[in-house]
Amino acid sequence: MRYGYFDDENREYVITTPRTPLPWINYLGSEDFFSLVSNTAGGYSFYRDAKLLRLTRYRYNSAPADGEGHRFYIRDGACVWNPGWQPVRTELDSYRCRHGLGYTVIEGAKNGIEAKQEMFVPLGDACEVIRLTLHNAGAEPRALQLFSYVEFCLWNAVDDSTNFQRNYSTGEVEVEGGAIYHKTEYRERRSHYAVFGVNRTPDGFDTSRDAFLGPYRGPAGPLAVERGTCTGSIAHGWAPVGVHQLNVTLAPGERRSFIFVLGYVENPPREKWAAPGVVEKSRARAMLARYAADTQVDAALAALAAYWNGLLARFSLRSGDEKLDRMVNIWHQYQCMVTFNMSRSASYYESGTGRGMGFRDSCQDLLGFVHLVPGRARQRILDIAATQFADGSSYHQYQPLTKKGNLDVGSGFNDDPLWLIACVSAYLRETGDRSILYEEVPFDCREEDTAPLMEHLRRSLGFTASHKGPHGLPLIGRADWNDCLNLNCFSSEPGESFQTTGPSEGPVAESVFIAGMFVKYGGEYADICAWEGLSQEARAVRAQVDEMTAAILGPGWDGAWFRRAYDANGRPVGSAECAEGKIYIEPQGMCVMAGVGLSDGRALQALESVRRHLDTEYGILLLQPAYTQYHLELGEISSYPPGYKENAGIFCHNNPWISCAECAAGRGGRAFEVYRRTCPAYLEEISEIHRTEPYVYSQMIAGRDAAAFGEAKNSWLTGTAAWTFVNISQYILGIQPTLDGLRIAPCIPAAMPGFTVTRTYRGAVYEIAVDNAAGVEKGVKCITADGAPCVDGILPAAPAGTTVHVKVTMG
Ligand code: BGC
Ligand code: IFM
Repeated sequence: MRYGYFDDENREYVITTPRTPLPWINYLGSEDFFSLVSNTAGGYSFYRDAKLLRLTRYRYNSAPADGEGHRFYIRDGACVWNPGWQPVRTELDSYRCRHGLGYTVIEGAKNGIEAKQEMFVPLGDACEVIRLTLHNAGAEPRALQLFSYVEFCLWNAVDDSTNFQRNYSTGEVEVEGGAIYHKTEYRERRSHYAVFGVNRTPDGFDTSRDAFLGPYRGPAGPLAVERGTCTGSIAHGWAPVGVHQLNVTLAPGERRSFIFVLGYVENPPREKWAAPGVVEKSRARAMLARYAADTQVDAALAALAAYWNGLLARFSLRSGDEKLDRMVNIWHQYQCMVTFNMSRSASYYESGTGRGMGFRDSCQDLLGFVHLVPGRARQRILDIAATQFADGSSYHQYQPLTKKGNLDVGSGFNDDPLWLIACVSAYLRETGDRSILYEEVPFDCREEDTAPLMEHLRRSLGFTASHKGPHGLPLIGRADWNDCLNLNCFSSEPGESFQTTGPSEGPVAESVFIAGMFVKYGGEYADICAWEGLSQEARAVRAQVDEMTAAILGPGWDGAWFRRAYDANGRPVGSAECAEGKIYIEPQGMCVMAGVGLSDGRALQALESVRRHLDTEYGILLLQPAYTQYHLELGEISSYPPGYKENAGIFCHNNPWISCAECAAGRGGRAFEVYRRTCPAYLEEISEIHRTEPYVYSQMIAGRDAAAFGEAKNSWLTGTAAWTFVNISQYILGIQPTLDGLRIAPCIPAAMPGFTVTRTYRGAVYEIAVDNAAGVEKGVKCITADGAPCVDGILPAAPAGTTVHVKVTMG
């Protein structure tokens, strides 16, 4: 069952009922100011940091769901309704929500009045613009009232939802014409404030939630709306809100727009201006003035559209499969941008208050983002690398505002350092910008201890190489990619996190997955060394990689697949000899991607084992059999109910690894099948089972062992986005950036007749036409660039600004 449809021409997903199985959301914002907005106009806004600079409130976990948002009430006599249905939930005569690239438009109609709510964050400005247009589609004049409603958050979202003894006394506002200033300070001495304005003098306002809603009422039935008049309240403490009342008469056929702006503004340094209680409003006034007229809003929307056109033109596919084209050309890349911006901080599943930027997560996000805005990728790499410790290990997370390592979580996830090599390698292959390797980057953000980025990579590799266990495999530390595989935990007390550092951490558990990473990214590091003329170092690293490969093929091999790990007692994890958790997906994907076992048939054997033991109609399970018992020696993984999350859920993130591995093994049909099975557009028809948005990936789909097999959770912020784009663009379509140029090596279903891709690479445009009349899955017979044969299969970077016509004949 579907709840909408894709409009590829406009690059939108159009939702046709407000009653989606779960809120289906979109992200507004490109750089600093962000809003989450659902198909019923729920959501919230923040500036840069969803925890510390939260503009509006959102209550997770409440019923009814999705209660707070970017709300408008239309009062039409006794009938009160919202264009997005919530929170009043008056049945609408028509409803439509269009989620587009950086904007959302919700249209609702009731009794001949049509309302259109357009929301976006303009480029280069710290605000959300909402244009609300009312249209009288009937033959009679109509007198209505429009009320806006946002509930301010007192900046620090954690404190806001916990520290009531303080917060009930701190709220402060000011009203000036159409502008409502939320100027509560959060111990920062009013260095910033929020403004919620409308482009005309309103007929009323409220800033006290209690006054607007009325006693014992909620947003589904505000008293002020019921009465048709705001109270003019000025909040002192309690819950400050922003409400405008606009009385509107519309002649038959008349259309009127109202432009609202919710903005974040920083005051000039305090000593230069006034006393406590005063905010400096000129910047806010200027901001409101930038969106006071429809022409200004139209221009800002056009600029946003042009920005996205420019970005998406950098990689575009015509394959003849409309689902594939729409995912590659629109939604995969869009999700890559969102994960780059958000890391794992703010979604409808991530509260924005928990994690900062993940070291591992952000490194992987870059893999799918680097082709879009290489300059921002460069800065992100330098920020991440600056949190690395001098011994090569790293903080697991860092704070987006301070860019400092997160002390609460600390370090010890031993895969982290190698992801730094992964993203730097991707950046170099994309841009050829070797200067980044010579940037001086601090260790642990200490300016007195810096080294060139290349040295950071060296230490990343050195950390793994110097932390091996009894089987010659890398020590896992607190966990590797699988956060819940905590093999060094023996003595957690009830209620304690499994991931704490401390004496319970044993030193010996080993990870075959990290070993696979070492082979893959060690190999890429050796390539970088060779590219930089460090041939001796390249040789030495290759020798270490060979040693690691031998360890994988030795104690890391189980007989029909790669083992997952060794626990702290030296027992294998992910082995036929285990009662549960005999086979895991991660080492099969990573080791084969790294090339391990390709020459002796073991890679294919591992992939066949995946097919045999882990395949389901909704994707590949993380492990089998699911843990039904709690295993102290394995940690959090066995605490999940069977079929959920890391305990045998379909973790979308590592499905593309298998698809990439299938490409490495040359099986394009199977690679595409693995891609297709978890790909949202192909699941649209089963939205009632899948339940999350059909235009983006979710982190997890419940596995075969779960009651709700096929139900997805945790949409949007997942490494699946980046890895899927890497998989489809570089492995399946085979357009591979290398240090020396673009290599074309597709691995597609034999029945796919060919495709064309337009790809911007190092400033030049490549028009690549792949012909598979031969009906093969892999293999290139010849490549020509502008008619000239390309002998070694790599197209050297063409001068920026030129266009290269590439013909690829498979066979
Ligand atoms: C979740 C994992 C997640 C981890 C993050 C765990 O509770 O199950 O999926 O990676 O928290 O720290
Ligand atoms: O690898 C992690 C990721 O960093 C956060 N989400 C879950 C993944 C698997 O545990």
